[in-house]
This record gives sequence, structure tokens and C-alpha cells, in this order.
Amino acid sequence: MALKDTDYPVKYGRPQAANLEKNVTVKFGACPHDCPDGCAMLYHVENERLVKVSGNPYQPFTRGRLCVKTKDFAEHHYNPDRVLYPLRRSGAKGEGKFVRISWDEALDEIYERWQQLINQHGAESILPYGYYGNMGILNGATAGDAFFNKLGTSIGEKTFCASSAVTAQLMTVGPTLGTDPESIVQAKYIIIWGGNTVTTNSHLWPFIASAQKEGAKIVVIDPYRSRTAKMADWHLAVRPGTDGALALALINLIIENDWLDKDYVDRYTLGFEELKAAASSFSVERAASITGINAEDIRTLADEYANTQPALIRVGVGLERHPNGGQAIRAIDCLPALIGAWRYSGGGLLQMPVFVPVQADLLSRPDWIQEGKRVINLTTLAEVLTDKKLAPAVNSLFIWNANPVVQSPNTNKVVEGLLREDLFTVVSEYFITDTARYADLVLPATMAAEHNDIVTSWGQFYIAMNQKAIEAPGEAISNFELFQRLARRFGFNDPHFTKSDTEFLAEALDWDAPLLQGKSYEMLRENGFIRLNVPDKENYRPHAEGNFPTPSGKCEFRSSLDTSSGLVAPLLRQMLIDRQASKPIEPVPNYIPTNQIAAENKGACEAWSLQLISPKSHAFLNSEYANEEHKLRKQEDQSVLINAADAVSRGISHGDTVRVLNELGIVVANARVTDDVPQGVVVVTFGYWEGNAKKNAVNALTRCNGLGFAGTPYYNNTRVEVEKLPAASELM
Ligand SMILES: Nc1nc2c(c(=O)[nH]1)N[C@H]1C(S)=C(S)[C@@H](COP(=O)(O)OP(=O)(O)OC[C@H]3O[C@@H](n4cnc5c(=O)[nH]c(N)nc54)[C@H](O)[C@@H]3O)O[C@H]1N2
Ligand SMILES: Nc1nc2c(c(=O)[nH]1)N[C@H]1C(S)=C(S)[C@@H](COP(=O)(O)OP(=O)(O)OC[C@H]3O[C@@H](n4cnc5c(=O)[nH]c(N)nc54)[C@H](O)[C@@H]3O)O[C@H]1N2
Ligand SMILES: [Mo]
Repeated sequence: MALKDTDYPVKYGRPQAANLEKNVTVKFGACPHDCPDGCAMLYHVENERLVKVSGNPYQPFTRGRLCVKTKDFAEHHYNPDRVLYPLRRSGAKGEGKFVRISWDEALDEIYERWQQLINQHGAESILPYGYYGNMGILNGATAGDAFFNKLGTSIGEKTFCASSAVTAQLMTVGPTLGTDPESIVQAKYIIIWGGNTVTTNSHLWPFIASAQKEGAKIVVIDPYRSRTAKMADWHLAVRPGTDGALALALINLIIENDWLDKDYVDRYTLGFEELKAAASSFSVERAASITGINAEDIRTLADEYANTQPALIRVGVGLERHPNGGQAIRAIDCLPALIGAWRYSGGGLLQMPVFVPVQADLLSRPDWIQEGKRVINLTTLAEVLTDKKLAPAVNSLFIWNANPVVQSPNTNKVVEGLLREDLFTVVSEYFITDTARYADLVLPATMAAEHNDIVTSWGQFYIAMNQKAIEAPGEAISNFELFQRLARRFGFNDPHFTKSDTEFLAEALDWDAPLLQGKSYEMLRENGFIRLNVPDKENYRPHAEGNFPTPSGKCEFRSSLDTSSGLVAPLLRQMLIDRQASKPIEPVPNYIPTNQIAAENKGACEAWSLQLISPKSHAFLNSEYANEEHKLRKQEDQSVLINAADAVSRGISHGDTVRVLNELGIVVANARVTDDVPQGVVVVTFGYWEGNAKKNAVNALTRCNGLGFAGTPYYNNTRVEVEKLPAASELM
């Protein structure tokens, strides 16, 4: 049901209002996962036990449905493998042997080891490595910032995900929320570009399906026939890393055929002539030979997209993971303005509505960062840990909300680094993950129902409250509490470190900002969720008359955003520098073949004949849940999807055990011979743990790279060979 703001004061959440068994109380939950859906949940508690977790049926976007990952979220909290007490390594590194210690012992050991490192090498020898295992405002990737800024450690730059997509968006349309996902039921043409909605954003799918039922055509642009492509009306199998050429060819066709909304372009865009020039060399024939999509299909796509309104583009992150992915998204982001799609409710661009007014400075304390502090990009962990010339060397890693052995590029090198005897590694976790296995100390962390938080979304317009519903098991503590305790152990007496979680939560959002005006923390606590203060979704047309939050106020085909712009937060400024080329990102979208950009990878890329892409697994959330039996059963053994032509020429049959390899590593998988992938492309999904995969998970094959556009890692720009495994002994 679609309720308006005013319709939902406390209809649920209070025990007496809900249809509940006796003795069951309900608290508001918010899914903590790094997922665009941001579900509002309800925690059902009986005799101090979490007996059920359901979706909050009143949240209009997620509408009470939970996904395959969180269906048994209550049971997840009671998984018997959970780490419940601080642990100290008792065997060799990586052996996985630990003994229980007390929190005081753990904090003392961290204090003593770090003081020693600080005295010998300076605090920059310590590297905090946090990511979005938890998306909460208090317990998320930035939970440790205030503490580490005060301590003066190296700063970890986090560009694993969406940094190209967000930067492209900032440069083109500015920090706008874009099209309301609930409005897209009105769309008549929907392009899902480099995203696997059915798997990764499943609560958006019903809106797309509704539009489809009402006659909208759904187009998926993806190198392989994903679950989403199978549900679509039309799948275009683009060659990986060539989307920029396709988008520029569409622009060229739209201009050549005069399918433009000239009035919109004149009034509300900047740099049309430059975009026209950039696109002019992308004839349909040229784009067809680059992308592998036939010329007639490209023509049809341009014609249908430009002439069917409302037209919507949903951009995923799959296409950003190439050296030219950022510029491809820039080109795509220009399309809605060219055809005036923004004029229509339900049309436009749905990308990353991340610009929610969180009081980030209050929580992270960037004012405590000392001038010139070393910034280390965390996607280069493999190199950082093994670089003998790095000064000071990284001698201690503190990891929370992250599983770099599975998630960071170049697993074998990450592990080589983690095995260093002179590296002191602390990991805060739920389980002994592939990363925690290499830790010197493991610290137990709370799950969502065991702590308080607020969760914002990066896929829809609601914020959700997460209330502590049950006591933490054993001695688990929240990330928030962990850093408060560490700060006090280090003698930091700033009031920041004695404030409680609920005190911070009351201030965590800027309630005076336009997106929150008229809303309040009390309202959030009362209702469990609130909608951002944007107009009624039926009529929401944020850029019908321009009003783009860019320097010019227009959709910028030629970006005028530069590193000095006040619109760009200081930590984002470096995103506008192409670090590989050491100059600002080109302001007009372009397409350069990947092997011309990633020059240092060129040899390796060309030595292997197949292109590997590694999208998300359906039943895992990144690497979470890959240790749980029923999720593994759903997801099945690690497999490699391979086209019949590629399989035959290698003597591979469906079901064979094969190895996927390149100069960095070997991954063992079951071959699935299928025409879901085109010739020349293979797919191994991401998230398996070493122990669950037959041998190694997919990042054993991906490399650290030049960090061009916005520091994005090029996970999908990976070349491999696939070979039939001759003997079972090789599995060892
Ligand atoms: N079930 C599940 N849901 C998740 C996650 C999960 O692990 N599991 N992870 C969450 C996270 S952190 C994120 S960031 C989102 C990501 O959600 P998505 O944006 O859907 O991300 P991916 O699955 O990485 O990639 C999407 C698609 O891009 C395609 N792709 C790869 N290379 C190219 C290319 O060059 N061009 C084009 N056009 N397409 C390409 C892949 O084949 C894939 O089908 O999902 C979130 N939701
Ligand atoms: N090849 C390839 N690699 C990829 C991707 C891909 O598509 N292909 N996707 C990339 C993307 S989009 C992303 S976002 C990253 C994801 O990378 P990560 O954010 O590192 O995700 P996970 O691997 O799920 O690891 C999160 C860990 O945090 C732990 N955790 C969860 N909540 C808490 C908490 O409250 N406290 C503490 N202390 N720990 C907690 C979980 O148990 C889990 O082990 O991976 C990237 N890597
Ligand atoms: Mo992500």
C-alpha cells in the first residue's frame, strides 16, 4: 500500500497496535546491509529472545517483504558460530586457532602494541580498514573516524563501490536524489544499465514489474543474461567495458535524427556542442563493432528510448568496474536531459540517491585530521601490505565491517601481507571470516537487533530507525561502543568519547535541511521510518525545469565542477582527479578502450583470452551469509558460466570441475555451459569464502589498478583462461 507521510503515525510498532501473540513486543528495525533497498523491519521479541524479524508493512517502498538473505534474520543472530568474546591468536597466523581473553586484555594489548608502533614509526603505520558491512550512521564505515583522526593514523580511502557512479552523477546532474523509485510505475520505457535489479535491488523490481504490466518496455544492458535480463522484454549483451561507446552512439543518433527535446537542451543543459562533437565519431556501425550489439538494435534502442516517454534509466554499478566505466556513466547520465525525460514524472535517472543530510562532520570529526595525513586507498591493500618501500610501512591493520580477503582485489597478495609476522591485525567481526582467520585479535561485534542506529538508504527516499531489541550475546559490543572504549583506553577525554549512542542519534541528521524540514527525530522514533521531504511521488519531477544542483544549475554535458567547487565536500575533491593521468577528469564524456587506459595492465590483459566479470551472488550479501548452510544451498557451489563455443574449444562439458586462472591466481569452479553468456565472457559470482568455494574466491583473479576515475577498482576488467581440471589432486 502506498501511504502518504501523514497517514502513517504509529500504526504499527506498538505492541497493542499490532496483531501479536501474547508476550511479544515489537521494536523498529532497519536492515543494516549495504544494499539500495534499505528495508524497514520489525523485531519481534518474546522472553528476551528475537523470535521473528519481519518487514515493516507500512514502509511504502519495501512494503513488508524481506529478501532471501534476511528472511531468517532472527535465526542469523543465534548462529552458533558467532564470535562471542574477544579472542587472541594461539596458533600460527591464518591457522584459525584462538583463545578467549577479556576486553581489558584486548584493549591493553591494542594500546601497548600501538603505542610502541607510534613511538617507533609514527601513527601512520596504523591503517584503519572499515567498510559497509554495516550501513548504520553510527556503526557504519565511518564509525572509527573520530577515534582514528584523533590518534593520527593513516586515513583509509574507500572506493570499492559506486565511487565512479556517484562522481559521474555529481559531475553531470549534481547531488540530486534523482527520480523517485516509486514514481517509475508511470514510466513507459525503462533501461536497466549494468544492474541486476532482481538480485541486488529486489524491492525495486515490483515497481518495474508494475510499469511493465502497464505496457512499459524493460530493457537490460548487461554482458550476461542475468536474472533481471531474463525478466526483461529485451536484453542487449554489451561487451564488458564498452558501454561508453554505446551511450555515445545513442547520443549521436538522437542528435542526427533530431529526436532531441531542443527546448530542454537550450534552457537546461550546458555544453551541448561539445557533447555533440564527442559523440559524432560514434556511428552506429562503429559502436556495433565495439560493443558486439548489432547496428539495427542500437538504432532501435535510440529510437524507442528517445520517443517513448516517460523514459527512465536505472544505472547499476556493474559497468563502473572498468577503466572507462566512470566516463560511460557520464555519457549515460546525459541522455535523460537530451530527450527531456526529466519533464515527466517517472522519467529521468535513478542512480544513487545518497545525498541525505547526515551530520557527518559531527560524527567523523574531520577537524581532527592533522594536515598532510597519509591517505591510503583501501582497494590497494594487497600492494600496501607487501610494498617493502612504503614509508612508514603499514604495521597494523584495524578491520571492521569488512572482509578484505574475499572482497579486495588480488586475494593471494592480501593473504601474503596478512601473514607478515610484523603485522598486528585486529578484526571486529561476527564470525571467523577468511579475514578474521589471519587476525592477532578478534573482537566480537553486535548484530542489528542488539544495538541502536539509524539507517539511510542509497536506493529510495526513506530513513529507518533501528532499535536495540535484545541484549548482545556473550561480550559482543557495537562498533560505536568499540571505538568509544578504545578512545577512553587511549586517554582521549574529549566529550565526544563519552557521549552515548542515543545522544548521537538525536543529532545524527540535520533536521533543518530542506530534505528533513518538518520531520524530527521523535517522528522517526515513533514511526520507525520517515520519508525524505520530497513532494508527492505521483508528481515528483525534480528537474522538469532544470534546477540541477550543479555549478551552472543545468545538466552539465561539459562538467564545470572542479576541485575548488564549494559543492564538493573536501574528501570528495580528490575524486575529480584522474590519478592515473594525474590531471582532472576530462569534463566531456568520452570512450577510450580499456586497454588504452589501464596501460600497466595491458600485457596481462591481453595474455588471457577470456573476460571475467564477477557480479553479486543472489543469496549472499557481498561475503555475508556465505558461511550459512541454507544460503549456500540456494546459491550452490561456486561456478563459472561459460559459453558453449568457449567450452567446446577447451574440451569442457557442463558440470566439469575447471580452473579459472591468470597470472595472479587460480579459482576452482563447476563449469556451467550456457548461452546466458556470450562467447569470450565468463562469469563467477562474488562473495564465496575460501572454505566454501572449491578453491579460492573470485578476487584471487582481480588486480589492484591505477585508480583512474574516482579510484574505482576494475574488478570486471579481468582476463582469464579456463581449463578442465585434470585430477582431483589439484583441488588440494
Ligand atoms: N543479493 C545481493 N544483493 C546485493 C549485494 C549482494 O552481494 N547480493 N550487494 C549489494 C551491493 S554492495 C551493491 S554495490 C549492489 C550492486 O548491485 P548491481 O549494480 O546490480 O551490481 P553487480 O551485481 O556488481 O553488477 C550488476 C550487473 O552489471 C553487469 N556488468 C558487469 N560488467 C558490465 C559492463 O561492462 N557493462 C554493463 N552494462 N554491465 C556490466 C554484471 O553482469 C551484473 O549483472 O548490490 C547490493 N545488493
Ligand atoms: N570481484 C568483486 N569484488 C567486489 C565486488 C564485486 O562485485 N566483485 N563488489 C564490491 C562492492 S560493491 C562492495 S560494497 C565490497 C563489499 O565489501 P565489504 O563491505 O567488505 O563486504 P563483506 O565482504 O560482506 O564484509 C563485511 C563484513 O562486515 C561484517 N559486519 C557486518 N556488520 C558488522 C558490524 O556491525 N560490526 C562489525 N565489526 N562487523 C560487521 C560482516 O560479518 C562481514 O564479514 O566488495 C567489493 N568487492
Ligand atoms: Mo557495493
